[in-house]
Amino acid sequence: MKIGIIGLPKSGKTTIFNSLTRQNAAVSSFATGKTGPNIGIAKVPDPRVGVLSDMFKPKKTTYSTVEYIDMVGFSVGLSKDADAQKGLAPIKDVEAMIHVVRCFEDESVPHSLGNVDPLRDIQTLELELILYDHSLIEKRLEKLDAQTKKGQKIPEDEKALLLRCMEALEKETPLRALNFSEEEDKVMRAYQFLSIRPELIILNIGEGDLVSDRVKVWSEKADKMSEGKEIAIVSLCGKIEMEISQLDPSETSEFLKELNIDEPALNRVIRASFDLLGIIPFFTVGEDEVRSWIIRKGMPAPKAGGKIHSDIERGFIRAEVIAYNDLISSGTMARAREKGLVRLEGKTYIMKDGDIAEFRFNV
Ligand SMILES: Nc1nc2c(ncn2[C@@H]2O[C@H](COP(=O)(O)OP(=O)(O)O)[C@@H](O)[C@H]2O)c(=O)[nH]1
Ligand SMILES: [Mg+2]
Repeated sequence: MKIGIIGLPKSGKTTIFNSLTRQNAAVSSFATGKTGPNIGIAKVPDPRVGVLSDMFKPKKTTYSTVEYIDMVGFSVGLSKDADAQKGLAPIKDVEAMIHVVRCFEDESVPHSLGNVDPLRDIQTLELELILYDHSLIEKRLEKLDAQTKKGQKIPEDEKALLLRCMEALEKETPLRALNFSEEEDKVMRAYQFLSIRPELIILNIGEGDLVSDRVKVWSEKADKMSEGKEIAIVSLCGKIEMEISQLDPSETSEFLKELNIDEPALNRVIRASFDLLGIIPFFTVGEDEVRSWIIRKGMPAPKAGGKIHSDIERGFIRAEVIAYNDLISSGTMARAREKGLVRLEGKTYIMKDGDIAEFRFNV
């Protein structure tokens, strides 16, 4: 799964990218003119994987991963700036976006719009996404009209769909707030719309501001603004998170305790983005490997097996499934079997969060 990180310049995108991926890409207080994105992979933190690994003592433990792309080029005027649009190419495969919003004050980091005003910044960037999509549709409709004038046949369904999108965008409604049929979805995918992707807004709070009233107000107002738009909101301090992520894992818990934090906020980011996208993990276990996989909610067992290997989906016979909590409460797989907690499930079984599955297949 790929998640793109967007936001106005100097909002803390690269800082948060570094925390998510434990990388060390350059963060800077001045415009860098960098044109390529940073790309990094992060393990999906899930304490259950560690517990299963302790239980099965496998040769290998593998976490599912998310790829983060620190996008460049988001600034006011994007829809008219051909140069900035070049930075958008990696957005193609991005399933969701993290929109970083600056809430921190720092005189040494000039704000591109003059002062810190998170609500204005959210509206500004959201509007840029909408304008960009609007310009894409405008161009396409012009082409279709030209074809009509020449007496050529055009895809009328597509035109109607684009007109519907246009109408929404003109009311400043992002495309992600619309409902599309499966057929329409396919058409929409061919375009690289920005406002169609589900979005997680991160309020990037200053280190001295974590529990302040103004942050509470911003957060509530941002919530209100985002109602019905498939947007979730999380707040964290990018600077502290980057420090945490660069600690040696043995020092992390000590540092978190000192700061009175339960867990790195980035775990919340992952959970919030999974909720937003309807993604759940399931596990496979054994002596060789304990591993977590991520799938869309509502996925039937054969398709989930297909994530592991296409043969499993093709030759699916059945899955042996036990809920994580049932295994833990039983202590061992053998004991769980005796208690009848390991179920045999067929083709129509819908996988659940935390299922531990073994697939039987024949090709
Ligand atoms: N004080 C403070 N500075 C931050 C925070 N997050 C980012 N910065 C600083 O803001 C500047 C821009 O950050 P960067 O991540 O490069 O922003 P980007 O342009 O959106 O990628 C850097 O100097 C960061 O150190 C924060 O939470 N607090
Ligand atoms: Mg950056």
